[in-house]
Amino acid sequence: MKESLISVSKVTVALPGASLQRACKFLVVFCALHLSVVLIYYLSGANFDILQYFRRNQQSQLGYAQNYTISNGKLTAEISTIAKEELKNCPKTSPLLLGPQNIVFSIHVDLEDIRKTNPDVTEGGCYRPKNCKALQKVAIIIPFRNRDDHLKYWLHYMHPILQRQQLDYGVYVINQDGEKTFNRAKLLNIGYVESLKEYAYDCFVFSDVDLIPMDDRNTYTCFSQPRHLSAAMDKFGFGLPYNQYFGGVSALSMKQFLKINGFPNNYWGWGGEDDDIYNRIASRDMYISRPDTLTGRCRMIRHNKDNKNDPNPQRFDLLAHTRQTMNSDGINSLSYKVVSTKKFPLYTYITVDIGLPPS
Ligand code: UDH
Ligand code: NGS
Repeated sequence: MKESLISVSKVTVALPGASLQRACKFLVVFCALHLSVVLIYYLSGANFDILQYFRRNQQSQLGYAQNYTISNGKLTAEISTIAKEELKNCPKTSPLLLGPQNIVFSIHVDLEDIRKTNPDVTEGGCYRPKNCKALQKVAIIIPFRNRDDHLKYWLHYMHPILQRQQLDYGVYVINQDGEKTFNRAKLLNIGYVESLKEYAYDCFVFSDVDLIPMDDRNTYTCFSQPRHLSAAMDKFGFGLPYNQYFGGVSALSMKQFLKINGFPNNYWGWGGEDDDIYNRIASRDMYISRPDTLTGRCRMIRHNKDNKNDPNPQRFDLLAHTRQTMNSDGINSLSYKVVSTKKFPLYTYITVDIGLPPS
């Protein structure tokens, strides 16, 4: 009994030395491993893709030039160059604008050609000017289902226009999954939420896929009041069907969007959701701003009636109660599931399950 006690005490004394040795061995092995991983990355010139999100947000905050690679080894040197060259703000009116332009939907458009002719647009349909800091960060949100041909025209015309407008922008196509009743406004709410997961956007342009401005001076940015950009549509004889009309293309800053609790989620099928948005805006003492009727001209692609987007018989009832329902139905009550997110060269395509209208 006595002996064993002594041996126990010996072991106790010996322990720190042994563990120190083991710790040192572990440290040496760990360092060797670490060094070899770094060496492999360096020699293969691999990209640290995880840095891309950081890079996009960082650049926008600081307004630095974007011309750098993220190959390991080059990274440090290039970030320090960039930190020195802070970009000046872009001018309020872009010098690159061309004014009125011809928009036709009879030409052939091809995605690969669009990609080649817009080499500065990065994966997911993002762009920011190289030589100046854009005044706003704009998420362009398109409600979508089964309109691939229209989307091609939209990309063909819009990417060059948005670049000439010197915007820091990203294009988000929110595709409704399945073949059940369409819900435009809910898709727009989802676009708001999903785009913000990617980048610190401060302005949101909500655009139907079939509308193209005929004048690039109609800037796709936000204003001090909610903006109606499709102010003179060809299908209405380059006018509006009524003064409160807010359909087609609109732009709201984050502040304006949150002030109205986003858009309604409960307009299933065609019609009324844009009028509800108008009601929300008016009820929060804001008004609609528009470009003049020449600058605000736009063309719509003519098309057949969509499946599962019949006029909603409940829309008039819903519209009569916007003021009562808007606090509980909107961005604060939005629920959906993302089915998939795909980054294409010219746009980000997010397919969502938005559920069904209440039976
Ligand atoms: N949309 C789709 N797929 C659909 C339905 C709508 O992508 O199946 C999107 C698309 O971006 C479209 C927008 O939702 O531009 C608005 O759709 P809309 O049907 O309200 O408006 P649109 O300008 O047609 O396409 C207007 C004429 C419909 C008249 C029918 C009722 N009288
Ligand atoms: C109104 C609809 C709007 C629609 C507008 C233009 O009647 O949602 O017509 O429609 N409001 C209601 O039905 C309550 S359009 O000519 O583009 O088909 O945007």
